[in-house]
Amino acid sequence: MAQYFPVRAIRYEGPDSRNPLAFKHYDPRQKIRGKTMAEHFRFAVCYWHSFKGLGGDQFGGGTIQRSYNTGEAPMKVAEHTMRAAFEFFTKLGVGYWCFHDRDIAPEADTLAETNRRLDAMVDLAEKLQADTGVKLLWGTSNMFSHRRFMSGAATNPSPAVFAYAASQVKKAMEVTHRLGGAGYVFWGGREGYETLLNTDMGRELDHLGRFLNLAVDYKKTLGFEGAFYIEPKPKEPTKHQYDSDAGACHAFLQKYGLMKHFKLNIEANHATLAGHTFHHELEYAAANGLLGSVDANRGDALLGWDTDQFPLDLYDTTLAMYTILRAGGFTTGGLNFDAHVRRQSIAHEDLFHAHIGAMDAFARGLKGAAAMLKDGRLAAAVRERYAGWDSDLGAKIEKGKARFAALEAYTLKHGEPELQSGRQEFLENILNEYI
Ligand code: XUL
Ligand code: CO
Repeated sequence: MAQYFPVRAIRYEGPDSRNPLAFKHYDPRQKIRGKTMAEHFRFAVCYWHSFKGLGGDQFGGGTIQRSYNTGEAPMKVAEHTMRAAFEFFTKLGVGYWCFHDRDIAPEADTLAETNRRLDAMVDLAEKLQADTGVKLLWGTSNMFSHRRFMSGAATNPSPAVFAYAASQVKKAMEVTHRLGGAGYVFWGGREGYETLLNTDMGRELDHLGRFLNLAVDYKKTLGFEGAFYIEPKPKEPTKHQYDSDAGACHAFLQKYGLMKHFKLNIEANHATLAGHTFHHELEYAAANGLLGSVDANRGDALLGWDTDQFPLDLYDTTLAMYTILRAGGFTTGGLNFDAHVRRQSIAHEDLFHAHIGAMDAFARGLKGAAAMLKDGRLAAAVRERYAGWDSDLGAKIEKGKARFAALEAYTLKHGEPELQSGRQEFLENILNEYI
């Protein structure tokens, strides 16, 4: 069998190891709060960045030369790429992968031929999944690269493009189902606008609502029981994307009657592009029963775009895991590394270093978050801060048993409310004990 990544399988060697191709903190079998680390994270490698991305940017083409890009016919290269990907998943020791339809099979001249190509690659994926035990975390459809989608897919001014997009999602859902996918993601790459001067926003939103309801309908026909996720992102490639953040998705899902059918796939770099923190978006999703899955990466504070770097910031991973643990952990979702190595990272080891570092950063985040929960000081401080709501007055308000007149009577009787410190520095110091 061909070897595309001449590297030994990555093992856990502990914090004292100096081996760059070993885990220092991620021990898949270590139990934390009753679950192994592997069960907590459900790590997935993404196909598009890790195997199709070759370091190209706006100013120049690819820099990364991989042995599976043999220069043979496109379907032959697609086969090498998939075999290389499964070799990588297995050597890294992740349980899951994620893909877009067009990542794994090149588009042909007609939809029928494109679908035939996709089927052929899915045959191979099915076999490789069975051989390796690697599972599909989620599938999705690329409806943002081809020129037909330049003005959007479901929000396109043309119903014929809407129909094309529906045909593509139908097929992508079928292959995701066939591969036993635990979920299906909708990221609206170009579901937004470049200028409002040519855009009927209300109509476009209705079309997106219709599209997702049609997907829910087909999910039932297909018998697909995986989760549906929307992945918020505010902009890029469009100037404004409708599913701009968790809050906008929440409003959209409510308006179009989709709350029962969708959760969110929160991406760290999308959160920061939206002017939020990764932690904020997770917390908002968790507070509204929408926390589904995570695209783990990070941006760069000095670059205002989606740099999709591997997540290494321990504050980010610790706070993310603190929210995820409090929300009960992943069920269908997991942590997908929607991230790519830098343009100059042209060695095949770089792809391993990137994933190892990120998995170790999340392992440290998990250990820190579990310790913070066990310690309980942060939770106690929050409880104390809201203790007034458990008192007579607070409980009455929460139960809807106090109206404005009663609240006015209370205030006239008791006068100026007693204030308490927000204790931010005290709490930040506690957090620092766990970093
Ligand atoms: C783009 C992005 C996508 C989605 C899947 O910013 O994050 O790769 O995760 O379409
Ligand atoms: Co993503």
